[in-house]
Amino acid sequence: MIFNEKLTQRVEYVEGVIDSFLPKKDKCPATLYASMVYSMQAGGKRLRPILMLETYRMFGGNKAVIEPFMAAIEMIHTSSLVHDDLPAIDNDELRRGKKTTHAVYGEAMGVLCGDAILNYAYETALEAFRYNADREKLFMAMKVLSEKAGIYGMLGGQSVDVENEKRGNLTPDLEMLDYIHKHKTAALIEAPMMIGAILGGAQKGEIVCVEEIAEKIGLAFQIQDDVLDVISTDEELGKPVHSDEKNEKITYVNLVGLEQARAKVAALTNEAIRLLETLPGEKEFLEQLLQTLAYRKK
Ligand code: GRG
Repeated sequence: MIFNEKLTQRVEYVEGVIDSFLPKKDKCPATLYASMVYSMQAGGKRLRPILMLETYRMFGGNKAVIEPFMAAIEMIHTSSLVHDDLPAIDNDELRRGKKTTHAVYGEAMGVLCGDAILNYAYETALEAFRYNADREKLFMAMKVLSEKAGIYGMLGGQSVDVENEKRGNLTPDLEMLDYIHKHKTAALIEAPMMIGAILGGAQKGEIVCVEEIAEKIGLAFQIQDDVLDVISTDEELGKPVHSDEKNEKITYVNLVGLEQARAKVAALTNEAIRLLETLPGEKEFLEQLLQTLAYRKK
């Protein structure tokens, strides 16, 4: 089977898992429910659950206990996008080729929908404790999930990124951008891969190695995101390009230029693949996925 077929197969599986964990319609206020389902079913690459699944499989994991965490990580990611698109942050009306949540349901419901999906993500992840699995590993996985999304991870990085906007009182340099990228973006790549490793039975040193690999992938992913914001089109990307320029945001591209930014994406990806090769298990698909991400168009 060629790579694209394997990827489609995984996306379909992930979407089935996400659907199976969506909130109960009869128990949730109708508009909140509709906005949550709209946001979760708007498409997207489903990258984070796929990375979790592949890392889990690489360490020999083959049980359904990974599924609540796969759904939860995509919920946390989606909630961050819903909030990122709000008028108070990026003020974008298009995402994944569709109207953003607040553009459809209004700003107040957009705020609540992001909150609701975030809270529901933890309700979903906790479902994993119903499975017959090692409690200590489940606790570690919950800790990684919550910390990488929170003030020491994505939320912390986003708060510095907000100050980076409009060239406010901070003077962005590569060190600061690195901090933003490591936290805002890489933390939410580290979480799924580390959870896959933990639940798959990886040793402590292997989990640390996975975290390092994921950080490199996350940095490369964000730099490529900034590159695409400059060179792509609204149609191809499914969201407005030149968003960083609109928000007067300093990015890797305008600090080092397009060519150096692209070279950095390639270098980080190669470093991640070299490290991945030191780990045991089947990783052909994961390696191909990392290569594809480095040269992705959306
Ligand atoms: C929810 C705890 C919590 C905090 C929210 C608003 C915010 C704080 C964080 C925003 C983080 C953010 C938008 C980072 C950018 C990461 C990024 C490049 C996202 C795009 O990911 P893709 O390309 O999106 O995987 P798809 O649409 O394919 O899923």
